[in-house]
Amino acid sequence: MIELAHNEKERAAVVGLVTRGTAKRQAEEYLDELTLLADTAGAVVLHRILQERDRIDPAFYIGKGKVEQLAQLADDDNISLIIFDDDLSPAQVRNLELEIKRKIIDRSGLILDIFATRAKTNEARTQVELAQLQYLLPRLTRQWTHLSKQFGGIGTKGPGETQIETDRRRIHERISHLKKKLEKISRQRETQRKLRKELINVALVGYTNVGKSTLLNILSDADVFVENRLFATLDTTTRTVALSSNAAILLSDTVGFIRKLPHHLIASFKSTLKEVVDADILLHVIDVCHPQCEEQMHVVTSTLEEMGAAAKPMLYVFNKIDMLSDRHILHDLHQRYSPAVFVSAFRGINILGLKETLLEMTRRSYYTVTFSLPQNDYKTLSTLHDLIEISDKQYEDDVVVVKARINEKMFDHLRQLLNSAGAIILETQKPTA
Ligand SMILES: Nc1nc2c(ncn2[C@@H]2O[C@H](COP(=O)(O)OP(=O)(O)OP(=O)(O)O)[C@@H](O)[C@H]2O)c(=O)[nH]1
Ligand SMILES: [Mg+2]
Repeated sequence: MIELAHNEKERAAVVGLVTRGTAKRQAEEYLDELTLLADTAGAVVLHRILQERDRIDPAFYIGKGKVEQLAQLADDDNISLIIFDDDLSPAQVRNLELEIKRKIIDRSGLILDIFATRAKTNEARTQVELAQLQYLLPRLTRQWTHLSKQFGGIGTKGPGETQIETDRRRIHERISHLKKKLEKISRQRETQRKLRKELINVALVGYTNVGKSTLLNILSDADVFVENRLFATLDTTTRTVALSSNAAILLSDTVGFIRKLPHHLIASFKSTLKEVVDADILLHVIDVCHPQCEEQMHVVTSTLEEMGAAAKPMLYVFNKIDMLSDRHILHDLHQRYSPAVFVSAFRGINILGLKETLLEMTRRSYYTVTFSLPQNDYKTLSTLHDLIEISDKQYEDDVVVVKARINEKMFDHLRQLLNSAGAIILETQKPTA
């Protein structure tokens, strides 16, 4: 039965190491995640191997005895792919391939492969190809090329046979071509971004599969692809979200993070991730039901640090509360993380609370402006109603004195509007935070 179901998939084994200083439980959880990644890439994991060792073996990563055991398992169970949880050196890959005579890939290689399969747009494809070539370059040996041709499938997609066969110089040329192409795409993005600089930009960040896209969809009626798999989203989608009748933000959803996200990927996804770097506020979405939810939060924080975006105002959005059986966890998280909201994007629980908290955060960057305007200028008054939050209105003779709040990005726009309407600005208070 199992044999039949697994027929189509590549048969794989995953391998992890417990060295001194790592807890075994943690290493087990890493292997769980690696198994999920393998599944996402289209492989079926038949064996999980966890070796306890004082230190990494420089030649084989794991001990020689385990290597022999792996070769035997691969023969017995017709396994074609061995996936290691840590990054392997090019020499380790070569040695392992010679001994086991199967395709060997590491976590980064697997993640890159998933990205390659999932990339749909021109930009995402270009970014993934760049990251793959940079990953491939130091690993480009005759042995690798030979085996990748022999096996195909996971870990060998992407740059394509032609590039692999050509020499390093060609790859360098291709890398610089891709970089130029990405610069061009990023300039186009910049122009689009300038057009919407007057609204507050909020970016969804978080570990992969926590519900970022589901949240964007419910907040904005968008139709972003949602799936219970890793890395469903590789592209950025931005939508307007109304927080109240006269306060809107731009909300962007983008690629999720994961433990040991290859550096090349972060670097080449720079333009996609620029929404995060340029955001005024970050919504850090967390899957509160995940057993490693706090470790995932740390991964997100350190990835943000790497991108230079860790100091931004952040709202913790603990998602999937509909699945939570132990409510005490919420109380504990509430004590430790602030500001925080607890929601279910899927069931639509507390979305209003999220909007209110976010509105409160955006108001910290608001100007308070008092101005007077001719009472009969209905047109300007109606435009203003859509643009600003009016907190007070007093009628005096033939003018109306308005006190209003406006986000700092729209302040110049308001000033121009008031000038051309012949209004008089009586007082301006700058944002407090
Ligand atoms: N039970 C429950 N499931 C949710 C909730 N929000 C999202 N999900 C599910 O979680 C899975 C992942 O959701 P996505 O919105 O694709 O997650 P993401 O963070 O965008 O994931 P990537 O784009 O892959 O990084 C889907 O199966 C969703 O239906 C929630 O509040 N409760
Ligand atoms: Mg998504």
